[in-house]
Amino acid sequence: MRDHRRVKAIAVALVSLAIAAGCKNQSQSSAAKDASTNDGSSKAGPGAAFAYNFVGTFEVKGRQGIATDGKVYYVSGSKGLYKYEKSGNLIASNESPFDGYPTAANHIGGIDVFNGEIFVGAEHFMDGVGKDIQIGVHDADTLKLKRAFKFEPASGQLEVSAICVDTDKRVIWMTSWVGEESGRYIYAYSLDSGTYLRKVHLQPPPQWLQGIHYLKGKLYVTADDGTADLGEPDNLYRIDVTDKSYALVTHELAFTDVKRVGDINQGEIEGSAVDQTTGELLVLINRGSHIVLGMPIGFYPGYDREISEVYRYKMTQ
Ligand SMILES: [Ca+2]
Ligand SMILES: [Ca+2]
Repeated sequence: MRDHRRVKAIAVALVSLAIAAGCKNQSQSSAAKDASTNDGSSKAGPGAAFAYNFVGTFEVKGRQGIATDGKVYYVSGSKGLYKYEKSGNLIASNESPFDGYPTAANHIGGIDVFNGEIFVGAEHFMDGVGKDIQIGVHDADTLKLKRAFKFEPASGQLEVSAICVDTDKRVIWMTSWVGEESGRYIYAYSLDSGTYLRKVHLQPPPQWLQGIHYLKGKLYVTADDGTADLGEPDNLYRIDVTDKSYALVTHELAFTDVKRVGDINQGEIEGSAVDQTTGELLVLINRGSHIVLGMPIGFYPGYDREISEVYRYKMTQ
C-alpha cells in the first residue's frame, strides 16, 4: 500500500514537472501517460550488429505488431489493423480484419508489409492456445483480406506471435509464443505459393518470442523474456539464418529504458520492424497492464488503462 502511494506521488510529481516544462500533453487523462524515465540506457550486446540510440515514442491503438514500408506505419491489434502517417495521425483502420478468412480466426499476432501487401499472422486463439494458424495477405491501402495461406500442422507450430518477410529470398517467417517449441524454432513459408518450407532450430532458443523482422540477410526477434515484476528487461536478438537446419542467436539489445511509473518496469515487448528509409528500429511495447503468463490480471499502480507505444531507435553500424 505504501508503495502504491509512493508510485502515485511520483507520477503526480512527473506530471507537474511536465506541465511546468511546457509539455503539450495536458489533455491526456492518465498520469501514467506522462510518466517517463526513459534515460536512453538500452544497451546493445557485445556481438550486436548495430548500436541503437533512442529517438522517441508514439502511441498507437494496436498492442501487437508494427511494420513500415518507409512511407507509413502499420500496426496490428489482437483484432484490428491500423495505418498511421509517420507524424502519428491514424489514417485507416480495419476492425473487422477476419472478414473473408477461409478458416475462422479471432487473433492477430504480428504483421509485416511488402510490395503493397500486409502479411498477417492470424489464428484462432483460446485459453492460451492457438489453432488454425493462417497467413492473411491484406491490401495495404484498404487493409482488407486479399488471400490467405494455411499453415502446416506437421511443422509442430502451436501458435503465431509474429511474422516477417525475407524480401530477398522471398520467404515468410513465423514465430510461436506457445509451447515447448516457443523460441526453439522459427517457421518458413514460400512468399509466392504459401507452401511450408522448413523450420530452423535456434541456438540458444530465446524465450517467449513476440516479434520478428528481416534486414539484409539477417532475422531479428523480440523476446518477452524479462520478468517485469523483477525489473528484468525484454530483449532483441539476431538470428544468423543460413540454409542449415539450425541458426546461431546473438543478443542485440536489452530494453532497459522502457518508460515507467516509479521503480517497476511495467513494459512488455511485442512486435518489431525496421524503417529502412530512416535506419530506425521500431519496437511496440505495452505498459500498464499487469500480465502473468500471458493473461492480464489488472493494472499497475498509476495506470487506468494499457498504453501501447512504438519505440524508435536510430541504428548505426
Ligand atoms: Ca504478441
Ligand atoms: Ca517482459
